[in-house]
Amino acid sequence: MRFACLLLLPALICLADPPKTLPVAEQYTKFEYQIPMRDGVKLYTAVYRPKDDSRQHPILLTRTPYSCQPYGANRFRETLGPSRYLQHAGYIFVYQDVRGRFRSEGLFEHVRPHEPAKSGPADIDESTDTYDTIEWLLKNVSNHNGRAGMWGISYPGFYTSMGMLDAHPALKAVSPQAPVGDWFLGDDWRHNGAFFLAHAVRWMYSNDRDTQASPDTPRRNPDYNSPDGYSLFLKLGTLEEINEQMLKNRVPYWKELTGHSNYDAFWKARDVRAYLHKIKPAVLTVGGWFDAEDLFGTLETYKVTERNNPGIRNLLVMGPWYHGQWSSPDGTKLGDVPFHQNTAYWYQEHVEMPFFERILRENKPDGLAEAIVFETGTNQWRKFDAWPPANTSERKLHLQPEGRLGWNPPSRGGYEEYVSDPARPVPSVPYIANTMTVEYMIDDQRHAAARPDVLVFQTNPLTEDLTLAGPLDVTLHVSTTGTDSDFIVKLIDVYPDNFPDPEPNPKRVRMGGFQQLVRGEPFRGKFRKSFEKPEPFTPGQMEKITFTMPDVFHTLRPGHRLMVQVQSSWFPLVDRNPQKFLEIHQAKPGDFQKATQRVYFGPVAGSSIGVRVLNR
Ligand code: PG9
Repeated sequence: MRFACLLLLPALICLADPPKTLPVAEQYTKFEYQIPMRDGVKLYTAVYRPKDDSRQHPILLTRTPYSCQPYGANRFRETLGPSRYLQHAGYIFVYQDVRGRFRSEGLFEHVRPHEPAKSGPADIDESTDTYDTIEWLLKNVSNHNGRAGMWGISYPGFYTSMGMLDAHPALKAVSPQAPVGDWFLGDDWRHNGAFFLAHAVRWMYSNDRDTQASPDTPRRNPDYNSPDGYSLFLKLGTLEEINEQMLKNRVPYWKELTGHSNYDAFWKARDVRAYLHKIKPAVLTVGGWFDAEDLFGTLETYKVTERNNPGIRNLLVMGPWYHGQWSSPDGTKLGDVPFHQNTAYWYQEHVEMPFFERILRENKPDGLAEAIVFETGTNQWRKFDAWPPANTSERKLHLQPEGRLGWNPPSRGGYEEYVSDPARPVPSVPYIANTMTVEYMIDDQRHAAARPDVLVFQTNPLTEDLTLAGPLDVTLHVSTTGTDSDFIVKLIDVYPDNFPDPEPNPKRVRMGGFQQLVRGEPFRGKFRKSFEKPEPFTPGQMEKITFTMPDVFHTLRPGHRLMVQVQSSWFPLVDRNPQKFLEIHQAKPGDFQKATQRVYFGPVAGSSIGVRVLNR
């Protein structure tokens, strides 16, 4: 059935399934090309052109390091483009292997830095490769309408961001989806300097081994030999040992990544935000509030594009999604949290399709709101003319004595303390997993609250809706008996004790008292004064740490409580800090030591989270 209507207060929401599409080979003809770039390097490109030549079609390009498989003019992808809506509508879909990957010539470079000032054809980057590709397509592919668009999720989202720089004049609409922004501060590999261990091991093993030199090497996960990542990574111990045992020392990029342990020129050249100037195409940045890989890059791409390019069409869509969930058929839930509607299809039909159709086919304004954002907690799409919305008040949630959390700083100072033991780190998820799971950012935190090395602060049950909209500004005053330490801060929505379980309940989840993670981030303490020049702590001396956690858009309902948890490990999501000031990628087993951490509250040198409350 194509239509289903749900009565959801306050609105009647009608959900439409995407149109039935023909098999790709019936609707499209495939062509393969080696397209020459300005420096002579040729890039493999697959073009799927609609058989319907009664009208002209726009071009929709995606560039990928993950392969344009299947290769061969008679072998077809199962689906085309970002959604069945667009596949059905009919576009000239173009897929390209980026320079140096799979069937394309040249040298691959991870997140190749952009070169704004070019001196000749030898100066290439992802922007010139995109430009040259579009120029060639316009001249060599028949039946296009002269307008091109570009889209991509995650790494292809990065290539989309690069494609919109110094863009070809025919490139009118681009959609970076979960694009990488900065790999040291907030995306994939490091957050505030802390290393995302489980993600790095899985991604690098399956995508980046030296064996990948052969285009046909299948991608596969490491041989974990155990479903239990917590004990597996703990047993291996150091980053050196993990590299030896799991990656077999066969990922050159691992060394580069772990070796650049401070925010140095390597990372700064790869900070995409530095290049987002003079953008001409309309931009639709898309991401998920619970994207474990590139939430930072998504929000920063929108915000920096907005700041640097006044007057262009610059839109943001944020749904309640894991990495890429918006392109999946199931946007109805994440982990144990239901959204009571298919948010992915809604976005595909009501946002993504009109954006490309109107600009590329109809040559009209897209007619969309600037920010289309899903409010979690109440499960509704909202529209604003800016993000964060203008209509908010800045307030601070203060840590208070006896585990309380409130809008006022406590009248007297004090601290809570815990012993952080790298031999018994706090598990990042409440179940057994060996990779970074897609739902970890929304998971129940009761397993952590029960530990003696996790501090818990919470409000009384709320009496009315509280909507948080925008970034979260953390201030901590801490001390440690070590010389380095991580501090992980988590903002949590605590459900009432009598909250009903789902029906049916095959997983047998218990939702009464559920502690839904709304946002959590680690901060590697040695970077508290500078990401470029880390400094040791003086044992026992109080120090200030400030950092910003990515935006949320979440409403806590009456009866719910707000909770903040503070801890010093989050494993195996984040590598263990030895709690000794040193190069962590060179740490030896004997370097890992217990430390006693204090988190201070008080009227002056206290700890708080700055939030933006949406005015009702
Ligand atoms: N987030 C992944 C990634 C992007 C860029 C580099 C490496 C990994 C991805 O899913 O593509």
